Amino acid sequence: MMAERKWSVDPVTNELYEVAREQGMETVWDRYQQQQPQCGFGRLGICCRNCFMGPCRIDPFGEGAQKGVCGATADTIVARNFIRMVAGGASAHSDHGRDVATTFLAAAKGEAPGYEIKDERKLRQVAAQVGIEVEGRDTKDIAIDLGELALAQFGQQEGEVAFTALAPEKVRERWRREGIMPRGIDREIVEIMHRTHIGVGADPENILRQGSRAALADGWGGSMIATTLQDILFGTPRPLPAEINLGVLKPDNVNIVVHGHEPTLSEMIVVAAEDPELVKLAKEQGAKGITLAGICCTANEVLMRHGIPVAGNFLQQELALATGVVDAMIVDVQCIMPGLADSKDCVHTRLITTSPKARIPGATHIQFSEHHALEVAKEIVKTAVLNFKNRRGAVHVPAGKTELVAGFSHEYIEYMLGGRFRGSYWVLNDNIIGGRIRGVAGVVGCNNPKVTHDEVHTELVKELISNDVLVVQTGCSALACAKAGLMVPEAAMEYAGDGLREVCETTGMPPVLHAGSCVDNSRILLALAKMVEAGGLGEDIADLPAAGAAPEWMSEKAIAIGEYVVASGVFTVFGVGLPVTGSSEVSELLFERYAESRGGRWAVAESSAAMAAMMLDHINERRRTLGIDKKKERVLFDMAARRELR
Ligand code: SF4
Ligand code: MSK
Repeated sequence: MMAERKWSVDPVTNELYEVAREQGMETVWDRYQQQQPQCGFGRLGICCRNCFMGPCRIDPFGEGAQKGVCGATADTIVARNFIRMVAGGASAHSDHGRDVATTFLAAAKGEAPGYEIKDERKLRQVAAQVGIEVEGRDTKDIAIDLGELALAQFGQQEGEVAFTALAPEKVRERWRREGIMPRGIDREIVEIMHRTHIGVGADPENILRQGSRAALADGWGGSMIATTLQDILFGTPRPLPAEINLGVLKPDNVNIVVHGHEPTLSEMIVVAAEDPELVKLAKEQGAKGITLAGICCTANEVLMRHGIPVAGNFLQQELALATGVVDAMIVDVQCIMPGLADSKDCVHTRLITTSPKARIPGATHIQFSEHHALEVAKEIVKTAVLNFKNRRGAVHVPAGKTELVAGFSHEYIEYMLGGRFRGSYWVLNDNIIGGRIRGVAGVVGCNNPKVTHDEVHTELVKELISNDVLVVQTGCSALACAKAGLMVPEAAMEYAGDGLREVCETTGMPPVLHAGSCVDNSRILLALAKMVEAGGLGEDIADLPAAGAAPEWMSEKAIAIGEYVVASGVFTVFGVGLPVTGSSEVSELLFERYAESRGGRWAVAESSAAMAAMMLDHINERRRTLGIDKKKERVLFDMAARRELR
């Protein structure tokens, strides 16, 4: 057993961890301790079980076996394992995208009651960008065409994934030159599984090439389809105030927590939770009303579009149950710990699975269907309401909660900086060129019990904004920083450097922007593409003074995201370690040679300080290359001067 340590930087989490212990509820941290010491071969990426001549492992000290039974070296094994993680992550995001596209098409055809096109402007704009005729056509016809085109991307065999057209031309040229332009989403993921089967690819460089191609099919394909169609169907986010942390739960109300990823269900739960009949039923059960809150990326989705409060991020999911007031936790796919089934037995919570892809022993299954979504959502909410009277034992709702502003879609960032009529990323670029903003950083990803919960996220982001780096966040990383109070405009006064603070004061924006869920990393890609388009900062995403980080990552999706961000041209640092260091060749490729072939490269750092230093070094180096490393006096440009600059 490990020595006791502080599990979280968040006092609310530490408080509820103790409550869970008293209840006899096992949590992720308890199981993490039981797993010590963890497998050193796995950490280095040098174990293989791709066939049953193995499992094989390579001796990292060079004394024992240096090849698997088939002759695969550490370099081959590490490269294969790495891109299999990409396949896992890309398939999760992209299958989410497929489900959204299916619902979108059904809605467009009028076969999914309750769903409707909410953002017609975005529908027309995106349809035109991917080559669909929009002039003089009905919304319904355009939506059907866009839904069919989106679905076709999954099975497409040749050509280029349509949404890659939104990337800067120079980036697309690089993808073609390097043989990593994605042809179709499913094809690239399947090809990873083929290439890494026993006795297929052995050359690490060629293996990694397919990893990049599948990751790009995710970022500029599956994830982008998910985000884009969700926005059109449910509305493109705009900033909304909300609250976060377990203190958002209300002891006197029926509390329903939505957890997972796909908003097709949670959007309907939002509607059902406000249904007057169900609210009345809740009151008849003795509750004062119904509170809806989110965990993980479902939280990000309903937060961004409705201001629904957030109960917590990934490592807090079991602790939400420990409060004793969650009457139902509704889950769909991804990041849902099977351990919840045991946690719920310590309290009264109903754990309700809804996806045919994700059933959990011990949970109640109420299957979701887009064809009668609201009906199912009402049944689920009713189940929660009727469970209110089954509460037992003590209630422990902590006082802790924090205010935040969320909903910074790439469209809103453009509007916020430039206004309705001259909305443009030029204003952001101008602030970067002028030196008030040093650069931009995307800080994203999960929690991992290997490190103190939320600490690396929050410390890294504080360091970046104090150095005038504008931070854009998604996923559980965004939720970590929101809990720390970094996502309100006032945070600029306390934490931002002088230049960034000045910009935040002028625009009223927080120094750290919440851009959504994990699939919404595609928003960050589009924001980077817009910065290139706006001019003055080079012609390639790789030229921008920008960097990425996933400080507490744990999922295969994080690896897929890292790979597509790097292959789009962004220098990206991962915390916690990366299971590739057992191969010197793969390490050299990812950490160094990728800069040539992909535009971006990977890096690993243990501490937030080391991560920040690497990101700032990279941003400063890009500023030097662009010739904007000297702080300039503010110059007011007239139209002619702006045109000339571009
Ligand atoms: Fe061992 Fe090769 Fe089989 Fe992997 S593929 S388990 S290295 S024999
Ligand atoms: S939910 S993938 S723990 S960010 Fe998207 Fe959070 Fe990571 Fe899941």
